[in-house]
Amino acid sequence: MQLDFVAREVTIKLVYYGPALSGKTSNLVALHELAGNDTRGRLMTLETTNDRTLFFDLLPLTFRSKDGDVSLRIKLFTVPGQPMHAATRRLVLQGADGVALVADSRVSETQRNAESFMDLKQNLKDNGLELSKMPLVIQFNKRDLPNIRSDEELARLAARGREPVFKAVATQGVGVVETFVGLLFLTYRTLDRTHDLSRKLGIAGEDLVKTAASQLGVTTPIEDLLGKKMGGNFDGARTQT
Ligand SMILES: Nc1nc2c(ncn2[C@@H]2O[C@H](COP(=O)(O)OP(=O)(O)O)[C@@H](O)[C@H]2O)c(=O)[nH]1
Ligand SMILES: [Mg+2]
Repeated sequence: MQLDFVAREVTIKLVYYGPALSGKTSNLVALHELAGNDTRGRLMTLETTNDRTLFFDLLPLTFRSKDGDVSLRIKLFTVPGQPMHAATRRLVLQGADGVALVADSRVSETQRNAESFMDLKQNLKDNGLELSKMPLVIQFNKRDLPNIRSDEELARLAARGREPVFKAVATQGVGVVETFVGLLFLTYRTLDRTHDLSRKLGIAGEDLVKTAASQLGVTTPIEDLLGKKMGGNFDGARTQT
């Protein structure tokens, strides 16, 4: 997080993590399509089909408060999921304020999702960060495919964990905004508590997140959007557990 008092601007880094091909880039593509030209920067995606050593996607987003006075800048990154790109994942995680784990809902991918979660935990640790202190949401993507883990199974899983869980079909834009706004909400709350953001910026808490949602085309109240989550909570209290 960077806070610029003079420009009245806060910059937050969010990372979409997960195994290869779970749909991380598809989430960014959908968000890029939803955001207006004033909001979105250039979506930079790098294909992982060759042997370059450094790659990730980056989507910069800039949201402005209603009076235009305060800017919320988001740097939204993905990591490459392939095992060989561990160094890139560690690098991208540096300075992350929040993480979304994009899991593939297919039963066949269960093990790879779990490995990616362990990998996330280890890479955070290597960066001197703790998973328990990192704002985290989980997305179960590819809900349109056959042979997926059932809604009931996901609900049971979500009820056991502390992280809000969202279902998605990223390629159809389903659940994409919910996941993003959920992560942003959780991250903002956490930063607000640790850095007193809203007071320093002179804005009502969470106003910026509501603005962000509306600038992504959301017309329903943010509570309805966040209410789509299964399990977990948004009180940003992970640090206290
Ligand atoms: N059926 C279906 N395919 C998806 C979905 N999300 C992503 N894909 C496909 O899965 C493949 C990998 O997606 P991509 O976003 O590149 O995954 P990444 O490696 O995590 O960035 C692509 O062929 C996508 O079109 C989804 O929700 N449903
Ligand atoms: Mg990708």
